[in-house]
Amino acid sequence: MVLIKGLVILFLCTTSLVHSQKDDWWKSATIYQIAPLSFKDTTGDGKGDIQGIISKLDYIADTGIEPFHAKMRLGSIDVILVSPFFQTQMIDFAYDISNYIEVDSIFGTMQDVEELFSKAKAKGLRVILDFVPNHTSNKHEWFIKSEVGTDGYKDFYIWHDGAKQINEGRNLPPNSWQSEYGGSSWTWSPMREAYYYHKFAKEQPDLNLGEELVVQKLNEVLKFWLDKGADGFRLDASSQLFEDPSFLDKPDKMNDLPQTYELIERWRKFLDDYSQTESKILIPQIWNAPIDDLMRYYVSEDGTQRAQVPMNFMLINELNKNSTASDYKRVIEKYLNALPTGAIANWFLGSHDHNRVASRMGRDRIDGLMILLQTLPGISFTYYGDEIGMEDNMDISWEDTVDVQACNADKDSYQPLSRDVARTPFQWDTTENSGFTSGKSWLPVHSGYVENNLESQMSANKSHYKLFKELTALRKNATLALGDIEIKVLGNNTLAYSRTYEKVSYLIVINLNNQTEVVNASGFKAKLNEESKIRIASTNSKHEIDEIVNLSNLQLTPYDAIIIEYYSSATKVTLSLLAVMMIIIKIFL
Ligand SMILES: *[C@@H]1O[C@H](CO)[C@@H](O)[C@H](O)[C@H]1NC(C)=O
Ligand SMILES: *[C@@H]1O[C@H](CO)[C@@H](O)[C@H](O)[C@H]1NC(C)=O
Ligand SMILES: *[C@@H]1O[C@H](CO)[C@@H](O)[C@H](O)[C@H]1NC(C)=O
Ligand SMILES: *[C@@H]1O[C@H](CO)[C@@H](O)[C@H](O)[C@H]1NC(C)=O
Ligand SMILES: *[C@@H]1O[C@H](CO)[C@@H](O)[C@H](O)[C@H]1NC(C)=O
Ligand SMILES: *[C@@H]1O[C@H](CO)[C@@H](O)[C@H](O)[C@H]1NC(C)=O
Ligand SMILES: *[C@@H]1O[C@H](CO)[C@@H](O)[C@H](O)[C@H]1NC(C)=O
Ligand SMILES: CC(=O)N[C@H]1CO[C@H](CO)[C@@H](O)[C@@H]1O
Repeated sequence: MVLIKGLVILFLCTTSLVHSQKDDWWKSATIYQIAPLSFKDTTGDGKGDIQGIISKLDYIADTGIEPFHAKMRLGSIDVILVSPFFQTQMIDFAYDISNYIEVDSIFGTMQDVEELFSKAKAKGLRVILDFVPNHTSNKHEWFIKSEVGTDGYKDFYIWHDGAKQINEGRNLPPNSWQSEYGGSSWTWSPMREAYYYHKFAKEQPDLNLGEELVVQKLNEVLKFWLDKGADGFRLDASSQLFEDPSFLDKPDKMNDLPQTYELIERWRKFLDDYSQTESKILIPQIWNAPIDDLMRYYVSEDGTQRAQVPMNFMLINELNKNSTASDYKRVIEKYLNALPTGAIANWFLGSHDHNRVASRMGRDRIDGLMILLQTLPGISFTYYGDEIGMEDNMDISWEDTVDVQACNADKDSYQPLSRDVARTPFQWDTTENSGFTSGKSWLPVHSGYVENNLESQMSANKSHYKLFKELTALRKNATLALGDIEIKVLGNNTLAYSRTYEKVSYLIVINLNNQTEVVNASGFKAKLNEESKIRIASTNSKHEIDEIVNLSNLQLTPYDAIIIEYYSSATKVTLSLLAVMMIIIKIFL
């Protein structure tokens, strides 16, 4: 009786401990980025919409497909990150916003968005929104008022008289700063008779975030969407929120200025104050910062919390088709070793600003890379379509090109600049336009959709998609959520790492080579020598699920990727349970 009471108390203590940490929902989340314009069109106008996302929520949350192995569990995405659907002039993939708290009619109505929130929640999905404080559209009310010099709005944007000309005529731009999309980053406003600054397109004037009223207005925007049910925000272009105040031609530092960190601290506090019980998370996009600057986005030197999830693009920025297993090990360790204490890692292989991972790294590697993404410690971000291995659409003509960055170039040079290639519609099935729209698609669907689409992958015995679902299930296991990691390079080009937590260890082995390798994977600290079974295998693997492997003689066909599982046998579990009971009995005697 005493023993049972003791056990009950122990159990209650553990569960209440777990419950007092309400913050944990995001710490090992599988986050899925949806670009609404390309996900699913329900109106026939050729552009995706909010109702389209709603119509596919079962797909995102569902576990109701047949696994290719009877014992396999299939998991779900935890969080959707929805790219902008706010009122826009659609100059830049809806990143030019003319009203932060209105839904653009292209995407639907506010009611649709409310329905999205409530239906997603009902299915256990969290929703993160894209927040774009780097600039507004030039059609935003604030800019219109700023341009005519309305009281209170004059300094909402970055205005400059320009450099005085000796001769008559209009002043020259203040300096030689270039926009990311080509051309000067200063545009003359005849109305205000001054230049305004734009890091991106001229239709995207940068907000002056040094102006207190601007920050307050943006906080109202955050509050508006928090009230609607947002679980957090991706902060667009965070490394470029401030401009060098000296306006020198070649400033020492343009990105990651100290004011940026201060503003992020402020927004973090705003979100923390909003809800005492639930974490609202901040995901600043950091383009390509040096590792130390990237880590400063987590916490200040004096311990002030900044963002929970500063985006880590290192797998994209520092690896390519030619990278070796040693390169992977170096990049992953560089990041993990730099993490501040208690900080949670995060990983990306794709986004709306990058080429598709299957195209960048080679389609044969897609399974291995998905396994990598979903088994590294922390949070994983999957860009829509990568779960089925969608590839860049290189057949978009100059006439069909809409990406502003490509349009600012010319017919001969637009192709490498175009981000349209990775923004094409989701490939749902084999019907016309891949089941995306009944109308004319806003961007051409990838011609390979007949072979590569979700429907085919759902009915195939093995597919990228089924692998993805198995991985999202396995991620729920404490070992992948909390386990430590040991990384090795094996053979000529095989990346291997163990993840260990309490009694369960996984060994992830990825052959990056196009040649067969035979490796010795028995040297890990994790005890993996007995009862090591294949738990997950890439679609092309010759290994079978549940197959017992000899770790010191592991055969890997080209691009083979596997997850091997080791856990203490039942007798050992019983023995350790007995040991716990003995201790408890001792305590109570
Ligand atoms: C990979 O290596 C080849 C041959 O050295 C080179 O031509 C190619 O540009 C490299 N690719 C990348 C992405 O670095
Ligand atoms: C799929 O698996 C089933 C059951 O194991 C098998 O009968 C069938 O031949 C497989 N189909 C293909 C295309 O491999
Ligand atoms: C983790 O995996 C082990 C081994 O398969 C299993 O015993 C355990 O129940 C899993 N835990 C969760 C939370 O899925
Ligand atoms: C393997 O890749 C290398 C480097 O890209 C290439 O030279 C070689 O032909 C490939 N071998 C096979 C068997 O595909
Ligand atoms: C590594 O490559 C060399 C040369 O291609 C080959 O002889 C050797 O068998 C390979 N080693 C393994 C472990 O596959
Ligand atoms: C495999 O590696 C382990 C640990 O490094 C070593 O003890 C063992 O001898 C190796 N086995 C073979 C067959 O090379
Ligand atoms: C595993 O492979 C090693 C190296 O080839 C071999 O010496 C050992 O006998 C094998 N173990 C088993 C259980 O087959
Ligand atoms: C770094 C970066 O380019 N961030 C974003 C800021 O705004 C542009 C243009 O609107 C977006 O496309 C970028 O993703």
